[in-house]
Amino acid sequence: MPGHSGGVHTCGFSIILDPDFRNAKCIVVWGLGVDTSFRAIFRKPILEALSEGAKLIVIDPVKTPLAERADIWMQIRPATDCALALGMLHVIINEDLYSRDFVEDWTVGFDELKKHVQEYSPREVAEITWVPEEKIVDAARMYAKNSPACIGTGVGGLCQNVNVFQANRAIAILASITNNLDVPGGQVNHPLVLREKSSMSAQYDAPFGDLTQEQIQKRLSIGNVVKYDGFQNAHPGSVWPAIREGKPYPVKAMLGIATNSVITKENSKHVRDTLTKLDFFVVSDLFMTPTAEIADIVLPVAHWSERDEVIDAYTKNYIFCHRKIVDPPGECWEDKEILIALAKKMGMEGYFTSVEECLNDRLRRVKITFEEFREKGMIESPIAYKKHEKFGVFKTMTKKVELYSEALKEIGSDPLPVFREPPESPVGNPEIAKKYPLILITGMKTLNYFHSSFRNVASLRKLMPDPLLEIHLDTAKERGIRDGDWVKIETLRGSIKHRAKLSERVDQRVVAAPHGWWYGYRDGWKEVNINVLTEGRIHDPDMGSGVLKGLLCQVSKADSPPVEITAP
Ligand SMILES: Nc1nc2c(c(=O)[nH]1)N[C@H]1C(S)=C(S)[C@@H](COP(=O)(O)OP(=O)(O)OC[C@H]3O[C@@H](n4cnc5c(=O)[nH]c(N)nc54)[C@H](O)[C@@H]3O)O[C@H]1N2
Ligand SMILES: Nc1nc2c(c(=O)[nH]1)N[C@H]1C(S)=C(S)[C@@H](COP(=O)(O)OP(=O)(O)OC[C@H]3O[C@@H](n4cnc5c(=O)[nH]c(N)nc54)[C@H](O)[C@@H]3O)O[C@H]1N2
Ligand SMILES: [Mo]
Repeated sequence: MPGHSGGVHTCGFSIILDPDFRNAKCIVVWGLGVDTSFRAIFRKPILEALSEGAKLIVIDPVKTPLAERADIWMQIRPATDCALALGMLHVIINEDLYSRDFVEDWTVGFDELKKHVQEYSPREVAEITWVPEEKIVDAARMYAKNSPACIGTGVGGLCQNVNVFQANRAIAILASITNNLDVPGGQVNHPLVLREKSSMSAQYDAPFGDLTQEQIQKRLSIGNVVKYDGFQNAHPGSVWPAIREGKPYPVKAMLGIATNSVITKENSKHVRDTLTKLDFFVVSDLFMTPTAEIADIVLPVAHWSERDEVIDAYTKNYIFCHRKIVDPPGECWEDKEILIALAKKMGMEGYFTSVEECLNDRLRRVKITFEEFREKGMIESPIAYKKHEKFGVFKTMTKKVELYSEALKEIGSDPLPVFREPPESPVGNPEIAKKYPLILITGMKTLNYFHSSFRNVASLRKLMPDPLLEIHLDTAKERGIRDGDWVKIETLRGSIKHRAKLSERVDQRVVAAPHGWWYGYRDGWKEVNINVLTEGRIHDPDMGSGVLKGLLCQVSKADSPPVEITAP
């Protein structure tokens, strides 16, 4: 959401939905897992563009396989991405590398921006980000001089900390002033095929369409922009106080669908304790997870191979028909069916009466039924570029790209992107850093696991049997840690155990952990689960994002390994 909103509040569309890597002359991969997380959709177009000579810039604290191939790899200090983007803007503006025509015709606030970025000289930004000054300058020049250029951003440094909305704004501004908006090889603004019925519809939908403003303002959420835009999302950080203290009003019951919150939300001990305080907690899942375990009722759910679906997430200009292959076993129902039955039982009116009706509704815009879609398999819509020229507007308040945003200022946010130190950092918290000198990033992905899922699948588990903390050779040596040793990772919130994976892919001051571990260990949810260590009370002031990347920690040799169990 910070990625989508950063674009929407700059140029009126989400610049992350359709990065056209294939036709780019310069590709920037910014905190995005092309080798792992987004391999299926982004790796091929990127490799093809590279084989035709496109330049590659990778911004990642870890030397990923793609970073190995980069013309410029910037090993950034975690959670300082906003400063880096502002430093690149400094170079591009001061060296006159931006598109004058585009800035004159299509933007507001350039003078303010120009003045603002003077505070972020490459030298100062190098100090903040640990990226050498020359690299910042070279990368800015490379990006601005090789048009069209395309930036791909992920959740890496750009969604899971407290400066992320502004970081994404700064990146959207980079793309704007270099004239890379809605051009082939740039950030394409392709309307989602299903528009407001799309699963990625944040930029179009009015989720509370028929509610009054007063009612909308009552929903639990965190962040100026979230409150203003009216997203559906209620952040955990706003729901937990409602459950625990009844603030601003009590939440007594919860329905958890496809969520393993005890493992995947920040500060697991707090999350688990909070969920047990609910009067009534229902979870629908395929497996008995640490979250399902504390529910009053567990609804066994149908697997995706056992249901029909319209697939449209991250699918650019097409949608796919996902066909059910087998019937669900025993008492398993699919989620849609459960929701429809619940609504009916609760006496709600005006909702779907069948799964088919629901699927047909999603397809209304493309004017076919799910039965017809089943035959067709896929629907593609044509791509059009530079729609701002055709329609004469960007979809913002001023109808221009808002480099300086009066609208944001009005809701109490920074009108120009400002860098803020993460809440835990060696710079901002030197006292804490004495005890916890290393910076922890979490959520490193492998192809075989999806978040907290699949550790119970033997063939997948074989590929990565234990949670591995990537730690620099020298950092490990100082601590008497050898490759494969069990280590204790500790933050202000608690400690857990992982195995050390010695590496030179990370800086001596940074360690990188996966997330989602619990299965197969006694009390796995607190012994090996990384979210025992993460921070759940501090949020991005605009988006409410929590802190999953860039925390302070200490690593030492563990006294004993976690106790393995043969799970039921
Ligand atoms: N196999 C697999 N694929 C998945 C998932 C999965 O669990 N398993 N999950 C899916 C989901 S829901 C999501 S949201 C996506 C997430 O996928 P991405 O958006 O790609 O995010 P991550 O994989 O968390 O991190 C991407 C890169 O960011 C780097 N990074 C970490 N901290 C920082 C930082 O502070 N700054 C910068 N610039 N980079 C940083 C990491 O080293 C990593 O290489 O993946 C999706 N794909
Ligand atoms: N520390 C740290 N924490 C993170 C992250 C990180 O990078 N670092 N990444 C975050 C991100 S980006 C995300 S998206 C979240 C993901 O966190 P969660 O949303 O909790 O995701 P999962 O662990 O993939 O899945 C939860 C459950 O859904 C079940 N499930 C699978 N299919 C279905 C279905 O069709 N119906 C139902 N009802 N259940 C089903 C699975 O069995 C699993 O137990 O984790 C976040 N947590
Ligand atoms: Mo995610």
